[in-house]
Amino acid sequence: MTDYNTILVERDGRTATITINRPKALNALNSEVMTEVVTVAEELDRDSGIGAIVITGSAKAFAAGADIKEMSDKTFSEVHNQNLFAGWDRLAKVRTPVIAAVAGYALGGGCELAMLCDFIIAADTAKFGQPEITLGVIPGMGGSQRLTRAVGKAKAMDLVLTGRMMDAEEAERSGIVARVVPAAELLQVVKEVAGTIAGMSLPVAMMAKEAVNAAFETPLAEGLRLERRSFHAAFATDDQKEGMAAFLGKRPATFSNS
Ligand code: CO8
Repeated sequence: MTDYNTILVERDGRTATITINRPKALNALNSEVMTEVVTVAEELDRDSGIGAIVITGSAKAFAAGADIKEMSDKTFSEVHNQNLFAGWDRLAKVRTPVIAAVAGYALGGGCELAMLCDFIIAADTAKFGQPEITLGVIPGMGGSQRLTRAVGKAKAMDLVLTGRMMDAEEAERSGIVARVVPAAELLQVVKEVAGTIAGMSLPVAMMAKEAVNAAFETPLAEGLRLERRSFHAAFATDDQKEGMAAFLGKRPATFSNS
């Protein structure tokens, strides 16, 4: 794969890992990180040889937020007219499952990037927060919306209005983190989880992801209809035939992603 300035990309079988790599800035998310992460994620999404994508950072920081140096002198018309950070929305449109593996700081845009992934597995060293208010701004990439849907109004207000950090245990208890694991095991666990997902039928995993995401965007009746229609549609795949035949034949399924 191509060389990048701010990320590392590694493929292992049907999984791919994007590692944000700006250690001197604690992986602060500047425009180049956004362009590289989103471009690679979209490339991987078009590649049917990839069934799961992991986004991670370093042991010290998943990402300590949007790059404050890059933003500090910008004017309203610059950030408004450039639609600053809107490019991250493209990551939310990726259909392949995306897991965030978070160790260390996931602050501001870093917390928002992690929440934009399908789910978060955190090291016990992880710290989440939306400290934008301490800089005189508010969250700009979902911190007031995805966080509130995940943790509820009371804790979202607490975090967004005080800018305090929460540790991995509080984040899991609050519902933004799926699992917490010892820091030394984070990448191994996440790669195993990604491998499990990548071993499923890709079109069916995409249907499952779309159905869960619909719960955030549609009224219940509409979400239930989408779920049922996607369930019916799964019967048009070879993988439904294989999955059920394998169960009945008491053997592991081998999906063809078709
Ligand atoms: N932007 C730019 N540089 C950063 C950032 C950042 N967000 N965070 C850390 N750095 C840099 C520091 O400036 C420092 O650089 P230098 O060595 O050149 O002075 C280096 O990283 C190391 O940082 P520290 O010395 O501060 O390290 P500490 O271990 O003492 O502290 C902290 C770690 C607590 C994480 C601290 O660095 C910190 O508070 N960082 C800022 C956190 C923050 O406020 N983040 C929110 C940013 S605003 C935002 O994210 C808006 C989101 C809008 C949408 C974005 C979508 C992507």
